[in-house]
Amino acid sequence: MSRLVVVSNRTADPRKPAAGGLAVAVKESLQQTGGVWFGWSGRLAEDAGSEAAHTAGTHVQPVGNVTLATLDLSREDYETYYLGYANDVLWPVFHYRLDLANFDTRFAAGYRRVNQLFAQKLLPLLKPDDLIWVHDYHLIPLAAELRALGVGNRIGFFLHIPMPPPLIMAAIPEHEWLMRSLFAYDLAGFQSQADVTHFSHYAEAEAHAEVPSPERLRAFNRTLRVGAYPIGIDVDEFVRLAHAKEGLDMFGWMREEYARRQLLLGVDRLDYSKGLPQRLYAFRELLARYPETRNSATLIQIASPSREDVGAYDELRRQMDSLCGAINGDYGELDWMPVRYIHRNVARRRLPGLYRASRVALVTPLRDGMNLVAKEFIAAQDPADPGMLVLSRFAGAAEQLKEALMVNPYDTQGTAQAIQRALTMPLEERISRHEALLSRIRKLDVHWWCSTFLQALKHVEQDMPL
Ligand code: GDG
Repeated sequence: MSRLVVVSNRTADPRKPAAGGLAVAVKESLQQTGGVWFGWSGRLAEDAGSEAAHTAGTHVQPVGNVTLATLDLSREDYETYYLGYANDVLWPVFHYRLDLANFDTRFAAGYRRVNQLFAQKLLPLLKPDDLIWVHDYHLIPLAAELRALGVGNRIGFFLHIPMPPPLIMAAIPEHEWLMRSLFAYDLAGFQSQADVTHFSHYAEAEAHAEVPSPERLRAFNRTLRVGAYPIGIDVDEFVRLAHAKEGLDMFGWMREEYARRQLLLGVDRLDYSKGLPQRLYAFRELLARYPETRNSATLIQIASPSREDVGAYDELRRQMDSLCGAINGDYGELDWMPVRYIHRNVARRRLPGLYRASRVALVTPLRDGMNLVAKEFIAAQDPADPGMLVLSRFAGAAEQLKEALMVNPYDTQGTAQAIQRALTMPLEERISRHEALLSRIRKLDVHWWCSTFLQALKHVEQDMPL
């Protein structure tokens, strides 16, 4: 069996329960194959000069039979590659926010430099038949850099965020270079069919790619296989967490505290892609339009701090503080506050109890690759009395979770109406929608995601390296 090498911006100890996300997803395959997980340590090299990071070694640490290998970055590389190109160019553009992008040429140079550094440091750890799986927008050019060093292994790429339509992509000054770099992979996986379509159209329009079949694109003398591999969650682990002590305690406490109320819940990183202000407008509209919700509907919005070093996030924070204050000021009573806004991280073990105690989840991003909160909410529900999911049609999850109440988050009135419908939905309808949703997220869970992608990568017909 080929060894798996996972490369992502950050790594995590796959044994730690708090690791979550990608760690849960790739843990089994890493353990089965005695694999390697390679990424940035999250630390800055002592000496701020970029030379220091380029010459510093890789920290290699065995964790069971898995090898965690990390490198430090210089401050300059952190600012240009991570804060700059990844989070101030690619993140906003891929979420359709050209207005927030900062196309500074120093950022592009830093991004390229760090991808070269990753390739140089990874090279000595590679064996000839390793399967290499690169994750996300931080590392688009990594395969091309590895190919330049002579690496002929199968290399797959998975984009966790949306792929925008061609003309939005084309606004990035370096977009041709990014696209050419993507063709150095053997397989590119996306979250949804819409993303695959956007990428194919983009490659056809901008690189005159031939499309011999919907899964294969030919350009730059290479064939790239593409496909939708919607990421899932570990449903069984989530159900277990919901029944563990902290989950049950949280559930009991919430039910008691909010016995006379109907709970609505949002759980997001504080990010402009998540549509948080629009969600609050819709909630305010609900209170204005349906007087029966006053003194009853309570929105708990967890907005965990995220990327606080990136400017666009300050503005969002101020906006949220003021909107929540205004709604509470306008509608609050001595014994009821409509919005509980928590700008802190909540322990993972407590989340399932919070989900289960909520009548409605509001997952209303303006754009999202997938959105795992939607799936976690479904997994945590009591099948005999499940809460209802209100879901943005612009989340990747909308392609799969058809039985949710679908909304356009820009449509304040329509979203308020859908929330009211969710709050008043008869038990029978809730049960049947939940059954369908749960069986789908169970079938297409995180293990399915990982094994389907890796099987496809293993069996891809390989071209000659660039
Ligand atoms: C990217 C893509 C794609 C949130 N707040 C807290 C907390 N969380 C956890 C949730 C969930 C995760 O963070 C968020 O996942 P999402 O999928 O919603 O979003 P991104 O972080 O933007 O992730 C996204 C994903 O990659 C996977 O491919 O779905 O579209 O943008 O698991 O539960 N966890 C804890 N406390 C919090 O306060 N413990």
